[in-house]
Amino acid sequence: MHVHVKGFDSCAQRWYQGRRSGCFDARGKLLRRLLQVTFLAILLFAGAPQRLRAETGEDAWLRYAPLDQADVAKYQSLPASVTVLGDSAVLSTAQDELIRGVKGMLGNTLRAENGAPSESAFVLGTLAEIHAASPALALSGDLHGDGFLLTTGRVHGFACTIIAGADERGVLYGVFAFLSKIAQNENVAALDELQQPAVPLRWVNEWDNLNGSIEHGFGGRSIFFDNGAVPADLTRVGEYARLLASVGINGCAVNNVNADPGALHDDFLPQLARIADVFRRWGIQLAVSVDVSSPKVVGGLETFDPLNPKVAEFWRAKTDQIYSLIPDFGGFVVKADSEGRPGPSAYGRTPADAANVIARALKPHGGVLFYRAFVYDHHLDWTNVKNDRARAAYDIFHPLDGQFDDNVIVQIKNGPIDFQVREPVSPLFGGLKKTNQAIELQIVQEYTGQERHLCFLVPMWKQVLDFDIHADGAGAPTPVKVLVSGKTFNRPTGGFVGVSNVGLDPTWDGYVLAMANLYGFGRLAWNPNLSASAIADEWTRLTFGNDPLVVRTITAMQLASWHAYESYTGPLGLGTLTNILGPHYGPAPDSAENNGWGQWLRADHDGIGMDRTVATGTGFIGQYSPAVQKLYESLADCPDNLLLFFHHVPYTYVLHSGKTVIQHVYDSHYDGADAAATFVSQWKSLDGHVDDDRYAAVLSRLQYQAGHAIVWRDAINNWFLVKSAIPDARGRVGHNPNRIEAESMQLDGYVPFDITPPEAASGAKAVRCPAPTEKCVAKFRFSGAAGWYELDVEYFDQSNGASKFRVSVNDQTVDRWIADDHLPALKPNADSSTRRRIPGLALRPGDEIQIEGIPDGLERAPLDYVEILPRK
Ligand code: GCW
Repeated sequence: MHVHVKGFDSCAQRWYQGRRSGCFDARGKLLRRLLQVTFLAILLFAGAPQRLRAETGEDAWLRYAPLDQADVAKYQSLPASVTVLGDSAVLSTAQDELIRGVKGMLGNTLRAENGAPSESAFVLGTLAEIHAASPALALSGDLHGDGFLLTTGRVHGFACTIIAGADERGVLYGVFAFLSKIAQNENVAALDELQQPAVPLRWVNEWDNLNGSIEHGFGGRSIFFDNGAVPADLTRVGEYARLLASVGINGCAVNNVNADPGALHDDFLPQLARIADVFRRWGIQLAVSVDVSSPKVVGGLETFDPLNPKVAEFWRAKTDQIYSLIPDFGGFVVKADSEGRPGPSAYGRTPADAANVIARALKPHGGVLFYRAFVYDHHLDWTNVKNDRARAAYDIFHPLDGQFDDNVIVQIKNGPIDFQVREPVSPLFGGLKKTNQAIELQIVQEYTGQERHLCFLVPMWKQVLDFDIHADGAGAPTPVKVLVSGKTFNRPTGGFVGVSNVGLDPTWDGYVLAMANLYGFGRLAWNPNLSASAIADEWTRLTFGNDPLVVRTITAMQLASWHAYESYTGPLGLGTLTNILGPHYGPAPDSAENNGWGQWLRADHDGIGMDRTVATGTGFIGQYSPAVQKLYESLADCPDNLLLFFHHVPYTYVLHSGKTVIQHVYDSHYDGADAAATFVSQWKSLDGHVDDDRYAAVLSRLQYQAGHAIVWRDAINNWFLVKSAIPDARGRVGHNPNRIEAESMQLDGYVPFDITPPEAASGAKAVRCPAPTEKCVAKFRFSGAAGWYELDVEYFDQSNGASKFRVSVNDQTVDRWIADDHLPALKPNADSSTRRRIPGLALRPGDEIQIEGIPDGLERAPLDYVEILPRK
C-alpha cells in the first residue's frame, strides 16, 4: 500500500512571498486529502497480508521484517530455545541476535539458555565446545579461520539446530547466515552447510577526521569522532559494528589514513578504547591509522627515521600502551610519502623500513600493519611523456618484495591510479610473492557518483578479483582474489580492505541503494566467488523484502548501474572525467591535464589516451607478466574498454566494435544518460511495493541522477567536439532544438556570464543576478504547438546559498522551489548544475514562460536553460 501525500513542498515554500494564506489553504486541502487517504487505507489494509512500515534505511539489510503468514508456517518446526555453550561477549551477542531475528521475522521469542540443551534447541558454540558437550556428534572437523557450520543433529539426546563456529566469531557469522536464510524465505529444515572465509583479514577503513568531518564521506558527520573527541553516545558505532559483523568484517580502522597524529596522544587512547569496547562483542578489532612522523610529533623526538633506535622504542612503548588498554587491538594502517604525507623518504629509507619498525612493535601482541601502496609523486613533470603515475606502486614496492616482516600487509588499491570508474588491475598484485598483500576497494563512491548516482560496484570488483594476472609464470592461474588470500605463494596472511566512510545519516552513507556496495564488499571479502547478481539479489531481498517485482527490478537496476555511469562519465578506460582538482564529482576533463597529479588524458586536436606501451610509451605495460602484456601492448588485442588507458590513438581510430573512438564517446554518453532515465521509470514501477519513505527518497535521487547524467553527457561530448572538431555523425552534440538558453531570454535583472570550464553550461553561458538583489527575471514566449509538455529548468545549486525559484506561465505560478540540495560546489559549474522537472504543463503558442530567481548568500540564482519536451 503506498500513499502519496502531495502539497507539503509547495506549502513549506510559500512563506517567502508572504503567501501564508496560500499555505493555509494548501494545509486545509492537505488535511482533507489525508482524511480521504486514511479512510481508503483502512479499507485496503483490512485483510492485506503485510503492511509496509515506514523505514529510514538505518536497519539496512538487517531489518528482520515480519514474514508473510504463509511463509512463517514454513519455520514452525524450529526449536523454541537457544542455548550457548561457552561464555563470552561474542557468543552472547550471537544468542541475542538469533532471538532478535527470529522474533522480528517469525514473531516468536526464543527461550535463552546456557550450557547443554535440555530440550530441542538451537545450539550455539565453537566446534571445540560442541565436541566437548557432545563427543558422539560427528561434525565436520575441517573448520578454520572464522568459518562456521550450520547443521542439525542430536545433542544430549535432543534434536537440535547447530550453529558451530571455528571460533566465536564464526558462531556469530553462522547466526547471521541462518537469519539471512529466513529473511530470504529459504528452507532451513535440513541444513548442512559449511562456510569458510576466503581471506583472514576483512577490514574496513573509515576516513574520519578527529574533528568529526569525513574525507569523502557522503553520509553526514562521523559516528566515531566529534570535535576532537570520541562522543559519549556510541549507539551508532554499535549498530555499525553489527552491520559489519553480519557480512563477516573483522577489523575497522576508524580514523582517516591522512592521519592526525593526535590519535596517538596519551589522553586519546582511552577514548579509542571505548570504541574497541563497543566493537568487541561483534568480533571486530579496532585499528588506527597512524602518521609515521608520530615519534617526532607525538613522542617529542627530533627524528622519525625508522632505523633510529629511539624511533623503534617510541613505537614499542606506544603500542604496548595501546594493548594495555585494548588487548584485542587489530593494528595500524599507514599512508606515507603520499599526497604530502610524511614518509621514510625524508631519511632516505624505504617503505619496508618504515613498515617493519612499527610491525615489530605489534608483533608480540599479534597485531598487523597495513602499509598502503598508494605512494606516488604528485609533482610529476607532465611535459615528459615517459612519466607515468600508474607506474609508481610497482616501481616502489616490487623491488622491496621479501623485505617486509610477516605481520606487514601491503594494501594495494584495485587499480594503478585511484578508484576510477574503470582501471586495469594493479600490476603490483603480481609483483609481490614474498610479501603479504591486501586489495583496497573503495566502497564509498568518491569517483563514482558520491552516493547521488546509482553505481553498484560489485560487478567492477568482480572483474578485478577474477582477473588472472599470471603471477606464477607458466604455473596455475593466479586470479587476484587468490593472490590476496596469501594462498598462491603460501603467505601467512592477506585480505580485503574497503574504504567505507559511513556517517550519522540514517542511511549510513547517504543513499539507501548505495548500501549494496557495503554489503557486497563484505560478501566478496567472505566469498569472492559469489556472482554480482547473486549479491544484488540477496541484498535486495534483505533490504526491501521478497516481492518478486521488487527483487527483479532493483537487482536489474543495480546490475546495469556501473555500465551506465561509466558510459556517461569516462568510457574506453579514460577514467572518470571529473574535476580531479575539486570535489571529484561533476565533469571537468581539462583538470586532469598539465599538472603534476599524473591523471593525464594526453588529449589534443588529433587524438587522446596515454601511451603506456613498452614499445613507444611509458613502459607501464611491462610491469605485467608476459601473458598480460600481450593482452594490452598491441592495439589489435587491447580491449576497447581500456584502450585509452593504454594507448594514444586518433579520434578516428576504429574500435573492435567497428565505431570510431569519437563516435563511441558520443554514443556512449547518450546511451548512458538514457539508461539513467530508465532507472527512474523502473523505480516508479515499484510504487506501492516499497515503503513510502524509502520510495520517495530513492525516487528523488534517481531523478536527480537522470538530470545530472545529461550534464555529464553534454559536458563531455562538447569537450570532445571542441577538441576534435569532428561532429557527431548522428547530429546530436551541440544541437538541442528544444532548449531555450537563459542568456537568449528576455532578462530583467539577470545578466549573462561565461561559465568555466565552458562545457559546464549549455552554450558555455548562464545568467545570474549581478549582486544581492530582490529578484531577477528571465522570460520567453513558447513557440511550439499547443499540447502537454514537460518543462526542465536547468539551474545551479551551490552550497553557499539557497536561492529561490518560481516558474510561471502567463502569470500563473506553476512551480517554485528552493535550491538547497547541498551539492559539492561553491560556484556555478557542472558540480552544481541540476534540474527541476515540471512534469505536466499545457502550453499554447505565445504563452509567456517566466523564471524568477531570488538570490541568497553567494548563490545568485544562476540559471542555465529551459528545455521543453512533449510530455511522456
Ligand atoms: O583519491 C585520493 C582521495 C584522497 C585520499 C587518497 C588516499 C585519504 O581523493 O582523499 O586520501 O586518495 O587514498 O589516500
